[in-house]
Amino acid sequence: MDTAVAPEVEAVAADIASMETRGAATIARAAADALAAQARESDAETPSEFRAEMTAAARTLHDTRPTAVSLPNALRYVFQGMDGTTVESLRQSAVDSAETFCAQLERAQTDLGEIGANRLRDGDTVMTHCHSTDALACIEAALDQGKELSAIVKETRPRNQGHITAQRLRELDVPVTLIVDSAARRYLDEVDHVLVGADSIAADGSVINKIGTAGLAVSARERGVPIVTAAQTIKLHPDTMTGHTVEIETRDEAEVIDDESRAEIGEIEVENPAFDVTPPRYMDAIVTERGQFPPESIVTLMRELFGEATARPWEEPA
Ligand code: RI2
Repeated sequence: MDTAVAPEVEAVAADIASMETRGAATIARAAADALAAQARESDAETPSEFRAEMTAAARTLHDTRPTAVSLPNALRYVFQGMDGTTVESLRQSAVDSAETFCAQLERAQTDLGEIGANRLRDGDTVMTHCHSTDALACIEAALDQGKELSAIVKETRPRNQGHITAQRLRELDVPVTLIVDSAARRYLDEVDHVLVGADSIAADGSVINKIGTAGLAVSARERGVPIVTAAQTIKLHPDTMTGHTVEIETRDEAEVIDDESRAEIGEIEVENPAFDVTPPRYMDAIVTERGQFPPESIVTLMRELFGEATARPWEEPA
């Protein structure tokens, strides 16, 4: 049966896939909003028709990008709150659930920022990788506390999301030095902290984040510079509690090299993994809205938040 998916859901999914909408927290919000739009626009006549539409919408959103668990966690949250025996009650509860999710998301980032800011001292220099709104929230909260900070921003090939970080930091009046990724080790001697985000965190405390994070973490450990991941609890990956690994997205080769340059070089393989895995021993702490955790102990928080429940509402009719 072909089930109607609202045009807004299709548009949000396309934007996530193309990275017009990017960043794990932003993707989660967009997915929850899209499910609310699906619920509002549905002209389903029966509860089972409504649920089938919501499942189809969830699948469309889920199949966009595989690594950031905030996306399936957002879908799970909305489905958990969707309850009722009539189309109207299902519709209203889905919309309410999506709104609660988005409000919690915003609060979580603010709370996380305040916790992360406690690690930063007046006059510190912070090195960043990619663009993470969770990591930025820590810097913003520290500035609000009256601390002066400066930043060394890695450009983060291939998509240069470091440029977004640099722009946001300049909007906050933070002095920024932009460097190429391969210059990171040289500049580690000049920084007090490395601060990164996460797309997913595994039960053993491994941090899955933008490609280049793992190498940066190893170098930071070698130079004795603390490295911290700022990640709301929606980045915790429940499937990893039962032994699953996190799928690493491979993106288009054209992000690495344009066709003309490639043709000039001759026959080559090009690979473009978007994320890597930093083992817990190279990460000093994971800062969440629930407090700061040594990576190895994050599983206790995961058990508390998720129990054993790993519903997959994009697979089964709810
Ligand atoms: P926030 C991004 O992935 C980066 O890897 C970033 O560290 C992470 O999401 C978290 O971002 P991408 O979407 O949720 O740029 O902290 O591939 O904003």
